[in-house]
Amino acid sequence: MRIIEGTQRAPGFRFAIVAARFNDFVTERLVAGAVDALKLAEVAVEDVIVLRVPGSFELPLAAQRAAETGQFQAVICLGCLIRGATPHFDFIAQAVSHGLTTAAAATGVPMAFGVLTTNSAEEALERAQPGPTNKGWEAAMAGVEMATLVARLDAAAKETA
Ligand code: DLZ
Repeated sequence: MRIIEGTQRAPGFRFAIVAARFNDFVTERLVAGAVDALKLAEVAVEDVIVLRVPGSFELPLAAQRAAETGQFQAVICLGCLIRGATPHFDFIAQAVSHGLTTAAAATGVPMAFGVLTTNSAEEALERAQPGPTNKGWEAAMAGVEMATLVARLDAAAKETA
């Protein structure tokens, strides 16, 4: 039996971070967490691009376009949805999760889901503290693992071809 896994280190890999500006008091902390994680994973700062979009609803299109450039081995998607008095939260949450799944499948480029869906600003801020519990950090590490997994899978497929 052969096991192929990704790693927690990705020197030489390139990543796009797509971040929503809506609720930027949280999303900027998610971006900082993601950048910290990528640095720990030995990704060079010049190999990271940050794209900002108006809100989480815009994440799938920007993520797909970034993936289609062929320049990035994974796209890390960051947003913050805070439940309000209207059904907006549910519509946007569904659209984003479905949109990112579809974009990843369409492009073959891993897309990490770092979109918070919380009941309050306090809950969101709790998940955006510096360090490994930061959801931007977690999404970045998932992106690193998936990018390296895909690279190893491609290399293994070439070996057996
Ligand atoms: C409109 C809206 C609302 C009500 N709430 C949020 C939110 O909590 N988080 C977020 O990222 N974006 C929100 N937006 C903005 C939408 O994502 C989108 O940017 C607008 O509907 C314009 O397409």
